[in-house]
Amino acid sequence: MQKNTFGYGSLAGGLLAAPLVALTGLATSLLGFGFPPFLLFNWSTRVLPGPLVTFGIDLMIDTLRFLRIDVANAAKSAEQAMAVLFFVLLAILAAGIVFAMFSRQQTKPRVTSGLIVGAIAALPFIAIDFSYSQITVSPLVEFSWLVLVFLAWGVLLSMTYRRLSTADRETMPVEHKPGAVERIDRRQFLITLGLASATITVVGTGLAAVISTGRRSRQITEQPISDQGPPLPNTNDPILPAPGTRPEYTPLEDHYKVFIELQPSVIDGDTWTLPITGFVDNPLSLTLNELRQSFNAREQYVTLSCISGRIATTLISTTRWTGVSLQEILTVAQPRPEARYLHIRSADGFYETVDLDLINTDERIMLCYDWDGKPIPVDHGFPLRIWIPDRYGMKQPKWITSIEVSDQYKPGYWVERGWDEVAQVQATSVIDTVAVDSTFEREDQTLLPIGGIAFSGARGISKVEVRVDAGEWHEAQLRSPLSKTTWVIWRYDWPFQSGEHTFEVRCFAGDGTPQIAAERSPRPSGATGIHSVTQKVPSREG
Ligand SMILES: Nc1nc2c(c(=O)[nH]1)N[C@H]1C(S)=C(S)[C@@H](COP(=O)(O)O)O[C@H]1N2
Ligand SMILES: [Mo]
Repeated sequence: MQKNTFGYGSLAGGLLAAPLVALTGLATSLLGFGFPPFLLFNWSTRVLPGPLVTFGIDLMIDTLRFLRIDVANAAKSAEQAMAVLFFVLLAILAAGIVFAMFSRQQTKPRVTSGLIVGAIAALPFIAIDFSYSQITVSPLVEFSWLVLVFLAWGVLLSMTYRRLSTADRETMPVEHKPGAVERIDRRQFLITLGLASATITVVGTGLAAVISTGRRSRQITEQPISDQGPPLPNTNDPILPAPGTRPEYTPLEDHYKVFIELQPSVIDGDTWTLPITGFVDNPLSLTLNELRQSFNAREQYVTLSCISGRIATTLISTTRWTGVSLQEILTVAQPRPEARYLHIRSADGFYETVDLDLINTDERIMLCYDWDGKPIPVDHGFPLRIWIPDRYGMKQPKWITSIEVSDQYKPGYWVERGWDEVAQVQATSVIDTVAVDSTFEREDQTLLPIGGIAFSGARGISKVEVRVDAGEWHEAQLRSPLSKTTWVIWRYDWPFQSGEHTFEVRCFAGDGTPQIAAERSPRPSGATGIHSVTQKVPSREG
């Protein structure tokens, strides 16, 4: 042990970290306390330099793509797993250092040393919890719990150290072959510790899983059972999507999700109010009911996309948004003449600035409370989020908690981290399907449907073109979109040839501007480039 205190410390640290994660996780699902691995991770993504965070996200997305895992669905789970892993690694490292420090002292560590170690370890978590996260329970109770588990961790660490080094001394062989007895004793102790740790971890994790599954199913059953919703405005359009095209209206549960923290913010809609303060003559504090009832409801089919998506990203979805025009709300709030910007803040610490001039020229900009005719799901910003046409998601806060009208500009969360200040959506077109199993005959030709989407924010799509093997561009047919602010479904029926082919698509915005063909990475202004798909087309039977 004397020779390898750091190694033994790391081992003990790892063994003790697992039950620490399990127990705090259990308290999180039972009582809603902050979960130390997530607290640390959320905090670090916020304070680390933007480029580093972007690098980390890119690395994760690349890994997921390399493993052929759907980024939109798996990114959060991957991040959460990473947070736990970081925490455990940190605990291992810390325990190694603590053991090395213990070994330098003249006397064996006592309980007080363990308590000091625990208290020091607890400190950063309390600080983070206090400054960043929204504490749902009484802070005193939550902090006491955190202190308690870390103190226990420290004391167990010091006890483990004593136990392992006692094996050294009691069997300290002066005159005969050293090592054998002490090693067996130490091994037995470590096995016991490992088993105890594994038991607590398994029981704790299992209970936490059962509790959160129960809670989730309750949440789902509490949702009002919805009908199919109104018929889509383009049901009679004769141009049908090519088989294999993504759904034109994204099922709510499939809508992509992006948020900065490891978990969505949970807000109580009954007690939530929206303060509108600052440079206004009539400061407001609106409840959800007031927003719903005292203003005119507007409805809009919206395609939302994330600036960090690459060409043909899955981080794009379409649903129906309901809300109130910000113009109407501001008519009541009465901005003063000096007012220039709205500073919007969210429950998760996200923030964005909206130019008042933009609001004044676009009545569609709205504060939204419904998606798909139902309150916005928790993951997507319940109870209120903003919609700004033609902008990437990064400009559009969810979980809005306050709006302050100001004469000062202030960069938003992702702008501060190096992303585009305006974040206007780049025109993009994607091939969803080369429907080799759906060939059909028309006028003596056998045609192969190719199809997908094209999107250009609020600028509309005037034309989509497809080419095969770098040949001529052929104009595709456009289905009328759900609205002027959604993607457009296109299809091109190709008089096909068998063999392996490369298919490419490009689009033109409403005013005829072609999509940017040059390949550019998402950062800082959104990805550009031509989507291409290479596929084998089997020869026709018969
Ligand atoms: N409060 C808050 N709002 C937010 C974000 C966030 O992390 N926190 N992410 C933004 C980004 S980058 C995107 S792409 C969209 C995603 O919205 P969705 O998860 O509902 O698809 O939310 C935006 N609004
Ligand atoms: Mo985003």
